[in-house]
Amino acid sequence: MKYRLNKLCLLREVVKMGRKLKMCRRASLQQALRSVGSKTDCRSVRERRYGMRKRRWLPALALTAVVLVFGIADTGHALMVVPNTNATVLTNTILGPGISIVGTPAYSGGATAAGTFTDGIASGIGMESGIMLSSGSVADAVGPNQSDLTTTDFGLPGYAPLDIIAGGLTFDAALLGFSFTTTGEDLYFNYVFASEEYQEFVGSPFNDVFGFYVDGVNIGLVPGTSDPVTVNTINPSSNPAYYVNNWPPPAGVFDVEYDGFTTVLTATLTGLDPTVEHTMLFAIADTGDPWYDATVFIQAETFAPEPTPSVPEPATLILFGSGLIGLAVFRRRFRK
Ligand SMILES: [Ca+2]
Ligand SMILES: [Ca+2]
Ligand SMILES: [Ca+2]
Repeated sequence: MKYRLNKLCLLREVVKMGRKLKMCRRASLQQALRSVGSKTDCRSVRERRYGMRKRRWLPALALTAVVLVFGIADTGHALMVVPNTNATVLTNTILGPGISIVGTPAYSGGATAAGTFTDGIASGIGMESGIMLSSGSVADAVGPNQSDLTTTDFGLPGYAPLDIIAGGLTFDAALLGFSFTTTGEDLYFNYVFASEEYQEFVGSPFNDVFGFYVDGVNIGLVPGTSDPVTVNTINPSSNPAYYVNNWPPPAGVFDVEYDGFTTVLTATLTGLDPTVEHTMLFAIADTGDPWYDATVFIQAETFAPEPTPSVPEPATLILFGSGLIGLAVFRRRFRK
């Protein structure tokens, strides 16, 4: 009995020591990051701690692929961002026909972590206007991509359901929620997820994440799967068809600050009961630490019972236009 008690005590001490060790590691990392105060040093501390290595060949490969597929993007227009944490304004911006808000929408998050945007097509994100929710300051989204370390640390907590999706502790959560009724049985809206974690921290614990919870169920999924959209599920090696590279700075192809983002995705839910009230919660956060911003763009007026076709990328339009001009020249020469 005494032997068993001693064994239990010993086990408890080992567990305690393990927890202390983890806390010390985390505290020393945070202390180191705070003390250096430099974003470049933040990265080097991360790399020393987690054994990360910059994979310089990846951006070159991905950049080549993007140029080959999309041609040269129009980078002459800047994204326009207006920070705004008014939940009613944000909600009304994304509402399409057939949806009615019940009660008053609510926002929780950083004071500069939400807002509206315009000129999204010209800057390359594939949607003209809408709202943004971020784990950093939305104003920092304006391109060109000048740094791969853009960060705002709000010192805010994460959101427990996002911890489950991301597989780690989240920080600086921004949440927008409301109740609604609908005239249809389906629900759609268009969005783009972007992060500064691309591409150096793909596959790491810094798995920035968002969730779109309808009646508590996340519908922010990789198309055709049940996988949530995160840095680790859409990137150059995982579901690359949905990934758009904008890294490394300052040679990013698109006129936004984020090092990488998704193509325009459509959140989809079928089988909603139109006779009852539903809840919607948009949530986004940093994972692993509060650094290197993540943002979700939600297209204006697309939250509706019917899907809204996404507008083609500007580069695609350029290629399409070039093709038409080429065809016209060919026909003219052929006629001669
Ligand atoms: Ca950047
Ligand atoms: Ca943050
Ligand atoms: Ca992050």
